[in-house]
Amino acid sequence: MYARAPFSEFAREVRQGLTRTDQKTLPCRFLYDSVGSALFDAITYLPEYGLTRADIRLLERHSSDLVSLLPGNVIVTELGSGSGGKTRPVLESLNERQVVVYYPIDVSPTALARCQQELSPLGTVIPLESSYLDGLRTVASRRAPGQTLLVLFLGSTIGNFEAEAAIDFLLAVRICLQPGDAMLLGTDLVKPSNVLLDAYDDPTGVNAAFNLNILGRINRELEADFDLRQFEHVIRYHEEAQRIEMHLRSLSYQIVSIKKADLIVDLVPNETICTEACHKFRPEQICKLARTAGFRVDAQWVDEEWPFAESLLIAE
Ligand code: AVI
Repeated sequence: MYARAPFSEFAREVRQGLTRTDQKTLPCRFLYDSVGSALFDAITYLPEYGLTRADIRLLERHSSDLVSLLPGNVIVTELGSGSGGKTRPVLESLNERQVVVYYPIDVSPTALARCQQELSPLGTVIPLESSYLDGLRTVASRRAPGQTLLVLFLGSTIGNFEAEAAIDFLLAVRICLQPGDAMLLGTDLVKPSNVLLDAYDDPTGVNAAFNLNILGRINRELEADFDLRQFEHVIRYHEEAQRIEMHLRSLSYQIVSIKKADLIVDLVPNETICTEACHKFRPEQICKLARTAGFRVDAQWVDEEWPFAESLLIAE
């Protein structure tokens, strides 16, 4: 008898999500393999998706205000830095007054290598290929006495956490910090539903490709036989929950085999798999969330063109 190889984390989570009896789900972090990351990058250029441009505008306009609100000798880390494209203005402003040390944290070695190449003219860049919290613990363990830590968490990634998970995550970040340390938190704000529906269901079909790719990834990595043409990208906006949900709707009766998860999945017509939730915030909700996790909010900058906020949280 041969023992079955243990499931990978990906296989385990796919199994868990697709055997749920209420609503089948797939964890959104698996949207980002190399194809998914390239498609997300394309989304950020879509005229309908203003989120990333607003984030960048705010950083370009307010980085010097941000730096002026922090005490001397700051070290910077970024959770999910990618290639660090948005971070330049923060490091440039800091560079005007001190030597810059920047720890980008990401799971993609390719993105980290690009980040180091692009940003090292501004200071010492020490890439950490790691999950957010493990990376943050490493940075916290390396800090020297008297240094203030600035944690960047941009792009409204916090909106992709469920409400309770967002609080737990901020609490876990807070535990790694000392009083007076700072976190710059980017959050997309509530806006009219038609604007949100266009942003997440663009006429070019890039969001649809990004969403469908998660099934392609399962086919590639877990030896599955999803027929991507039998699924449709669907977006739902829950006004009360202030949440966009991304689903894949089955267009027919389907039986799918996922070998490396040792799983057979049945889908009926119109049944959906939920692949992501994107929560939108009101400015005062960000302050409440921050307070619950042990921070106060010292500043909040809001983009007028595409409602988005950059909030400066200080650990109490
Ligand atoms: C990464 N995250 C902030 C994006 C968002 O808008 O919630 C992910 C995304 N999903 C579909 N389009 C973009």
